[in-house]
Amino acid sequence: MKTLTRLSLTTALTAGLALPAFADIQSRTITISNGVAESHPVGNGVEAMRECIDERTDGAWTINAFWSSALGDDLTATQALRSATQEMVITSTSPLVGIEPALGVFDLPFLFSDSAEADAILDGDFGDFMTEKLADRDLINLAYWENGFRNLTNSVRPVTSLEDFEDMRVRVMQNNIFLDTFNALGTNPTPMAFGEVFTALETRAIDAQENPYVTIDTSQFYEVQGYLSATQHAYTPFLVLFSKPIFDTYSETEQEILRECAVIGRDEQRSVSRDLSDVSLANVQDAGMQFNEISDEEMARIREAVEGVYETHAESIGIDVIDRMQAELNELRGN
Ligand code: KDG
Repeated sequence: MKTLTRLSLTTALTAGLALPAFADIQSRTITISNGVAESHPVGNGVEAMRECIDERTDGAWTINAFWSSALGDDLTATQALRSATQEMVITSTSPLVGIEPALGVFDLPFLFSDSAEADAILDGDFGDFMTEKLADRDLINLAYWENGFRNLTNSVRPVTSLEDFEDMRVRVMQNNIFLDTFNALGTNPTPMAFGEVFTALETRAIDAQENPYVTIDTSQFYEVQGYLSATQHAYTPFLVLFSKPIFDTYSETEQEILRECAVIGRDEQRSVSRDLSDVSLANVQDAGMQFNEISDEEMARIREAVEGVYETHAESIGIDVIDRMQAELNELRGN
């Protein structure tokens, strides 16, 4: 094969013809890591992306995927990208606010009303605006995938009112906005990497955590949590990040393959995430979790209790960032 390729390349060059596209594609091995289990919809997204890459590179690339924080937590893996010691990570935005403070906008409580709104913002001008900021941090964001709307689980009691949060020891992602949100709710929040959460819940070092239904299900939190309350208090995106120092060594053809296949993966991952959400909610109840929704009146009190977080963190996130987000949301909502 190699001899034939060299011969055909020589022939092409001699004839002054443009190099065939595969000439721009080298043999590569890409390491990708994530904090959730492979059974999470991120696994479906990675498989769709891998199939796309396999076809577009004619099998020249190998994708090695690592799950459940095997290569470290989100922040550790992201720093490995910046130092060009790992190619890819699929990570929540929240643990990365120390690298790019503007990402904190996505942690503001009750920012998005539904996933259609989230998609419109992330896949539109605002998403591009944040992707440009990440490039300045040596990170290429290839696409936004879905972590999802977050809900509270705990081992103490059903949370049906603002008062029910009182003194609950809640794990939050390593992020001051989440810390202040859960302080405002009257809880006792602890920042913690995702990989440590199950054990902390199992040993009762903490009472509670918050994540989308598919994460609660695929991370088996139902084994150590008795109550699930539909707080829907924040929507977290996943970033599909590639090391910019490594990305810059790839040909334009190769860079295009990464971008296009990450979008193929995005569409599959979001689709499975949304199809699986109700299935996961049923699964965790079948596994013994007591599920409750929260009345409109109590949700209004909960929203009011946390609204001050916007003002507290406006400066650290960037007033321009929040204004831009608000303007795009207002336009989407026809305000
Ligand atoms: O890599 C993704 C996970 O590590 C994590 O971000 C999932 O939402 C999550 C959390 O609570 O940390």
